[in-house]
Parts: sequence; structure tokens; C-alpha cells
Amino acid sequence: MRKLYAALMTSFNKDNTINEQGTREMIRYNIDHNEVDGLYVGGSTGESFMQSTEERELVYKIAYEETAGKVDLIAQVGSVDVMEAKKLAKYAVDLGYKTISAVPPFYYHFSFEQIKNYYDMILEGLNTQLIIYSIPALSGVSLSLDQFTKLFDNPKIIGVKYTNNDFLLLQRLRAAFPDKVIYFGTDEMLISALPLGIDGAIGSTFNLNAKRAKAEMAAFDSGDIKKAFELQNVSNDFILDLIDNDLYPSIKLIFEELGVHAGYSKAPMSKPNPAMASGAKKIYETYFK
Ligand code: NAY
Repeated sequence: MRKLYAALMTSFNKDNTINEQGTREMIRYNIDHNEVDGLYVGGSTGESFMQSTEERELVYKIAYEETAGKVDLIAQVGSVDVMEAKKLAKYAVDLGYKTISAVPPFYYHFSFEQIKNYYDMILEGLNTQLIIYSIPALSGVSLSLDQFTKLFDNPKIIGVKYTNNDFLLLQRLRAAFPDKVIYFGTDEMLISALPLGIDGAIGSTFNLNAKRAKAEMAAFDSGDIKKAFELQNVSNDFILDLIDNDLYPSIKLIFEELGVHAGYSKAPMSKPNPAMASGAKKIYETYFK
């Protein structure tokens, strides 16, 4: 069975501090209403690269407590500071996370040897499994098939969260590594990744659209390709409207319409202005009423 994970959002107060209660409410909605298989904690959607080490640890703790073993959890610990990544990895594993994930080190255009060393350093002395977080559009780091092969030589590296639109590389990875886990991360292209044998998907829009995405995967897997396409088409109307209206703050505004106190995004992400608020209300009315 393919799995669907929501990329967990972090709720912030207006003053850019973390809103613990709001974060808990989004977790609850994902478990109780969306019935997701798991949460990807501390990724891009969580605005984690704009948080302090302590804030990132707090989010792992909230998610661990609130889910209480009901769904899978993956802690994204990657950082351009490898010592921070190691500290976060140890913290998450000590809490009880079974799987961690890490974006490659970014900004300095590290060589592949340096990237490999970073993953080895994160995993050193830890009894855990790791999923590479590949998101070249944001990290600036593209890994080739040969480089994935070298990273996958480490048995603790069990797969990749593949937020990349290179479908040839995805096909090559699937064929070369039938036993590694591949979670796809471009929600609007899910339909194109399903025939390539992905093990599931992780994304921001599943915070609101999980049921439709799960129905799409089920339709595809039962051979009803037409229905799967129709569902993706509705999802894409929704996702493109969200992107046009400023993705993360709009997901939070729609959560608020649903009675979930999702709060704000952290500066320099935008706080809602009247146009954004009315755009989000319109999206809510179109897709959720
Ligand atoms: C995460 O939060 O780490 C992710 O899951 C990344 C995947 C998302 N990418 C980004 C940059 O947010 O869900 C996608 C994306 O928001 C969606 O496909 C809309 O483009």
C-alpha cells in the first residue's frame, strides 16, 4: 500500500514565535480528519530552515507527543551546519523517531564527497534510518543516479523523498533500487509519478487535500486511471489556486476557515493582507463547502 504523508506546517504567532497549540491542532486535523499515514516534520513546509535549533526540537517534540504513535513520523534534520543536523538527529532519535531525513548541505556548492561525508557524520553513532531529502529547486543540490547509488550503499540510508520533476531520474532510481523507499514530493505531479512505482507521497497540500490524493492513489492502483486523472485535475485546480494566493499562508488561512487555529507563517513569509485573505476564503468556498 502506498503511503500519504502531510508535510507538517508550523503555526507561528504574529510576533513570529512558535504557536504550540496551533501546531498541535494541525497535527490533530491530519490524524483525525485527513487520516494520513504519517507526518514529515521539519521540512520546507514546516518553515524549519527559518527556525532556531531549539524551535526545531520543540516541533519534533510536539509532533511526537501529539501523534502518540498513531501515525508514522519522519524528522527532517538537515542543515547547512552539520553539527546542528547531528544534534537534531540525536534529539529526534532519542525522542523515539524511527526515521530521519536530511536535505543535502546547501549554499556553498559542496562537492559530492563533502555531501557524502555530511550524511555519514549525521548517521555516525545513531541507530536510525535516513531518507535523503532531494529538493533541487530549493536546495540547489541535484544528485545524479551515480551519486544516489553511492549514498544508498549505506544500508542506513533507506530511500529518498523525491521533490524533483526529473521523471527520467525517478524511473532510473526505481528500476535500480526496487527495495529503497521513494516518496514523491510534487503534489501537482502525483499522477505522473504513480506509474513509476513510488511508495507514496509527502506534500504540503495534503494538509488539506489528503483524502482526494488518497482516493487518486487508490483509483490508480485499482486500474481506474480515468478517475485518478479526474481527481488529480481537481487537485491541480486547487493547488494552482493556492500557489497563486501564496502557498503556506493560504493553507493556514484555509485551516482557520475549517476551525483549525493554524496561525501565521514566519517572517519574511507574508502575513495575510486583505487580498490574500479573501483569495483564501474563495478557495475554501470553492473546494471545501
Ligand atoms: C516539505 O515540506 O519538505 C515538502 O514536502 C516539500 C514538498 C512541497 N514542496 C514545497 C517546496 O513546499 O508539497 C510540495 C509543494 O508545496 C506542492 O507540490 C505545491 O507546489
